[in-house]
Amino acid sequence: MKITAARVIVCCPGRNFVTLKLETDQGLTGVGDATLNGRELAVASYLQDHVIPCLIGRDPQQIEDIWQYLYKGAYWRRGPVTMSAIAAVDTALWDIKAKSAGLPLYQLLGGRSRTGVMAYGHATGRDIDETVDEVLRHQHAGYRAIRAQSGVPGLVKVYGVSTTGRMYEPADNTLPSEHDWDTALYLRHTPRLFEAVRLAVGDETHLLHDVHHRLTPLEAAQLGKSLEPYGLFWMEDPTPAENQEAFRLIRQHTTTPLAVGEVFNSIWDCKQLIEEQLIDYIRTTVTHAGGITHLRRIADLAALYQVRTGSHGATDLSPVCMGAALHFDTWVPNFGVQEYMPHSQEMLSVFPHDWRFDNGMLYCGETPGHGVDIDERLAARYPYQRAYLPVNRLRHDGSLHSW
Ligand code: KDG
Ligand code: MG
Repeated sequence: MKITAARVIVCCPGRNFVTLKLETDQGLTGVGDATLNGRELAVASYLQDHVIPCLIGRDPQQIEDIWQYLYKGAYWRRGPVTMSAIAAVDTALWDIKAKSAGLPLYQLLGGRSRTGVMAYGHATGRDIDETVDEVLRHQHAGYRAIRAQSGVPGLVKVYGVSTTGRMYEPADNTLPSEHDWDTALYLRHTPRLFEAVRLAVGDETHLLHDVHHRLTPLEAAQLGKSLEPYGLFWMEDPTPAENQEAFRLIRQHTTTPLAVGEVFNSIWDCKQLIEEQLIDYIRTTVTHAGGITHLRRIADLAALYQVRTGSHGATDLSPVCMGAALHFDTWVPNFGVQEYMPHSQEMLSVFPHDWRFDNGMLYCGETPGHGVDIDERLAARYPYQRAYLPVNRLRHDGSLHSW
């Protein structure tokens, strides 16, 4: 078999997506997601200008060799742009291999390990009461795991909270919008939020919270400790995790489980966190961490240390990523949970798919491949629109802070 053509499709059906489609001489096609929120065109160019010329004529069955060729062959290793581009190729190749075998992708990975994939949904509100209502709405919709984020009194705009009444989409402007931040206000507010949420939902529902990289290790330790009475499933991204050692300090002070990894793109970013058992969940995705081939290496390393998966699944990961992720989740032995932030109907219509959500669980389909395609004609009706993620500034003096 040979790769005969490859196309990068950039579209914006409500938000930007970058998709790679591979064609072969046997009529089989494969699709991969390459969306890097706020930096989409960098990956599109990397694929178009540098990767595609090297793919034409190659045997798409040699997934491992092509992965190594693109990774080692670039000389410049890792990084979100490179790894998202490699991921798109890798996902499309697994799609082709599974189609040529006539099997759903999870069968090639080793088969089914579970009947379905536990999803966590996002409950967000402008204040504690609104967030509690949203948590209860998710509970009634069947979610067994719910992430709770709320506005913080005194702060105008914070991560995770919609100010428009529509679904929260972080890349909300043609130039980065500005949020404000005050750690002391946040640290006082968050335990109050979870006290109210836990009281309302009872003991059974898993509760999650995303700190979004905004604390120092000591502040994160304080927050983790103050949330212990509410039995969180995880506290996510408590600090910027470039400094993996920092998690030792957090770990020494709290038993609140820790989840990290949505911004990681390789096994090297989480090696120490996993080997020293400094985290409980690894949140790397198919799209940003080098595809199925590399994500499997991360999950296998994590399994040695009882670290479970909790893949990133915000709307900036396309329905193609979700399809591939669900096949991965259906197989991976050390599965934890899958993030699920539903795409709009407009977004879903561009990506015909066979995965589905039902009563708090996600299910991959049984069609050969990963079960997601792109409707290129429809995609062409939604041209790219520049959109940036926000920045965060300290309320008292405007210093730039992690968003
Ligand atoms: O593009 C950035 C988003 O994917 C990120 O802010 C979402 O933190 C996020 C999450 O946990 O879903
Ligand atoms: Mg997050």
